[in-house]
Amino acid sequence: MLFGRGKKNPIKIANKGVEKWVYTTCGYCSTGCSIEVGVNDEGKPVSTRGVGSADVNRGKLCVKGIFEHEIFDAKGRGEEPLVRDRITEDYRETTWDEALDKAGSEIQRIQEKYGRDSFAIVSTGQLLTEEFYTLGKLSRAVIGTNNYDGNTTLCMASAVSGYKRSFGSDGPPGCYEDFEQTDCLIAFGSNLPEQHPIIYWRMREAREKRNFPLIVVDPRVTMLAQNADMHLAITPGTDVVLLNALMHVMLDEGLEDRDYINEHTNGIEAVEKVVADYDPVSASKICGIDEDTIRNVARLYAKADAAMSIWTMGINQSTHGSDGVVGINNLNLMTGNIGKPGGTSLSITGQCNAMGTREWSSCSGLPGYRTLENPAEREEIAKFWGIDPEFLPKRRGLTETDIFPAIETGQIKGLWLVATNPMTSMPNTVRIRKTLEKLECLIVQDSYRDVETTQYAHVFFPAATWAEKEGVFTNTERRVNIVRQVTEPHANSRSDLWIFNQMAKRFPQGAKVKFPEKPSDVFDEMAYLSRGRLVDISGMNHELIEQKRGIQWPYRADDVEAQTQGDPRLYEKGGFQHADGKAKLIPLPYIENNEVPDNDFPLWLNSGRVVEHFHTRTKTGKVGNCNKFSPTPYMEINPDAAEELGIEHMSYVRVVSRRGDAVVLAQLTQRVPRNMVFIPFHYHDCVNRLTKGLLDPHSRQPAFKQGAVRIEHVNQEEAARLNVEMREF
Ligand SMILES: Nc1nc2c(c(=O)[nH]1)N[C@H]1C(S)=C(S)[C@@H](COP(=O)(O)OP(=O)(O)OC[C@H]3O[C@@H](n4cnc5c(=O)[nH]c(N)nc54)[C@H](O)[C@@H]3O)O[C@H]1N2
Ligand SMILES: Nc1nc2c(c(=O)[nH]1)N[C@H]1C(S)=C(S)[C@@H](COP(=O)(O)OP(=O)(O)OC[C@H]3O[C@@H](n4cnc5c(=O)[nH]c(N)nc54)[C@H](O)[C@@H]3O)O[C@H]1N2
Ligand code: SF4
Ligand SMILES: [Mo]
Repeated sequence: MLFGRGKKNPIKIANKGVEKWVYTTCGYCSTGCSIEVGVNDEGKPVSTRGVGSADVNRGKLCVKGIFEHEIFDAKGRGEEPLVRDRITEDYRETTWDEALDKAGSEIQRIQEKYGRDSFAIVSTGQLLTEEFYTLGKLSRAVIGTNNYDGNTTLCMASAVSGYKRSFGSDGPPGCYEDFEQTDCLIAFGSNLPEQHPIIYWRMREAREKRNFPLIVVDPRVTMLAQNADMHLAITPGTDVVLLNALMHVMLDEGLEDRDYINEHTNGIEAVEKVVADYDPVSASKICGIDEDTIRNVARLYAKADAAMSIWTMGINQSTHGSDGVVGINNLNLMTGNIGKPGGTSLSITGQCNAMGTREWSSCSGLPGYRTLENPAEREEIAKFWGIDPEFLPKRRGLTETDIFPAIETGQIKGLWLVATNPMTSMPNTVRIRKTLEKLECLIVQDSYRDVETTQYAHVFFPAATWAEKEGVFTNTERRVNIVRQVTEPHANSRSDLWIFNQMAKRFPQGAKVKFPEKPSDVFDEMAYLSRGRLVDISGMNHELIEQKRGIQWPYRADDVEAQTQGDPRLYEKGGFQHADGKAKLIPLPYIENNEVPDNDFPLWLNSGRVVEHFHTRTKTGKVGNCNKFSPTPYMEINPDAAEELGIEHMSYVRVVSRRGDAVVLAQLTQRVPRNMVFIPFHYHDCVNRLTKGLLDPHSRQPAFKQGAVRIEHVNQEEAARLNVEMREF
């Protein structure tokens, strides 16, 4: 009787007093989940829920999305514009007009004194696409600096470069629906359950129905690896060797798709010649995967009716990042698995709108996947914007990773950082700190006043964030979805679009160029420019996007009637973007060029993410339900290695590399092999004090995932004190 059902307390769902739900799209990762934010009768966001009718997430959200309404009024938000003349002085609160005037006149002073390209701009993958397009117009057509790039160089640059080399253009060819059609999936350096939880859920559902083999290539036993049929614990930085060996076996055993190769590709002979050297026995000595496993995987993949590969930072963040992507594309071209249901080469994108910046920001070129190197495209865009084509540079300028060294050498004197935090996210942050101190003018435009870079800035623009604004994001599967404004910008912060438009007015050339104020008008301008291109969005507008809960591009104006959705896949009938319409098979000889462990620094340093935190924690560090799960910098170390070094579980240690040191808590776990440690990169003054970040020659992306360290003991009390200070946000 005592335990009878009637005696139990019923579960109560808290009544948060939601008056209306506003449709929007998640602002963290590139999965692109549709969200509704609940607003109470005072207009305050009080709740978040997934949208059941949205194809991407079908009502689900992960731990970050579900608490996203808490970011609006979080601690540390920027409230007023700030200025100062020297970084040793205190900031002074000021009006928007004065802050914008100061920024505009400093940029012009520096450009007049040292040349147009001496002022650099680095943006992000986290603005709305309309904002990216506007910043691109401002940078290219008004300010006129060629040293304009985004943090996507730390993130997606290798994928972009690999897609361009193989297919002639950027643009992921597959979609989430492919999981439901595939017969074999390889995931390279991608930890879906933590980094893209809802893509993982889509994949797992598909696998529960059809039980296709999942093969995970990752040096760490990630959550995805724990759920895989085969885990290939690869030697860091050697994926290209594994890929060559897989192709070797396929060619050797005649498992390749000759018809597809002949019809749709060039270059098979050169690839055959190079992969001949990568027999499974020789390859296994370099990549650490035994020969039989290599043969089994090659056969499974080649014999599957449809096979797909996905990858994320384990591939991109390497000195062979671009080659790794090309290798994955080679594998899929060779087996006829591009543009086919369940057969694809799908880069899992990082930030919520890393795709939008690739498509429309003009960072590495001009809008709509146009290039600076193409005279006709330069002319077309210059005319459209109303400027002299000669004002545009004839080739791409420096990438983010080359901009910082150019500040050191004095080539660049001023910098504008928009929604990125290199003091925590760039490799070798000790060096970045010194670099920022050298600038004559640093402008920081961020939603948070307490972002580390404000310590080195002369002007701070407080920006509105996420659903305080309106516009679109593009997700991993090319789906354009809309962020509707849920609430007013915090305090006196303003939307990035407004800030760019106001900045344009500070330059003489700004009067020549049109800058629409309404996000939907900016969208319509992009849609017009996209007609007939691969990234055709001419059939879309803000209303339709909301109605359909996101639309995949291409979605053309001339056949809106015929299309229920955009195209789920690219290159279904070939039609690659190289001049002859064919894809390129490219040989990839492997060259050992990483920092590898040695006697002085005997352990591999690996770094990445945890599910509850996003990047440098400016957002999730202040959301209790995210921060409380991982409040402290920590390191995964194998128990056998720990025993050898005399390190106890949950004790503090000092990790040392050739660049610097960091104090972290040691977590003993079999997740990492004996010769490796793993540290999440979310914490300031932590793993990126250690990383070297050698650059990929094609993409200029840093090898965040490979480096060498040693471990030293520290005074526990001192370290604990230091760490408590770090936890306080
Ligand atoms: N929770 C959360 N989700 C996020 C983010 C976040 O900060 N937090 N950030 C978003 C962004 S911008 C990005 S780019 C993505 C990143 O998403 P992921 O790339 O999935 O995440 P990471 O943890 O950076 O790295 C993935 C894996 O690469 C492996 N790896 C290391 N070296 C190698 C190697 O040589 N070869 C192979 N094959 N694998 C290797 C690591 O062991 C790690 O498990 O996540 C997005 N989603
Ligand atoms: N060791 C190591 N380092 C890494 C990685 C790794 O795996 N290992 N991963 C790399 C990758 S893939 C990435 S993508 C980078 C990410 O590196 P960052 O881009 O530097 O990191 P975030 O913390 O996302 O910085 C975004 C900033 O934009 C601000 N912000 C948010 N919304 C808005 C907005 O609407 N407007 C404005 N103006 N500001 C806004 C945030 O407050 C934050 O300060 O880190 C890279 N660094
Ligand atoms: S999976 Fe990504 S897009 Fe979806 S709710 Fe989580 S963080 Fe947001
Ligand atoms: Mo990223």
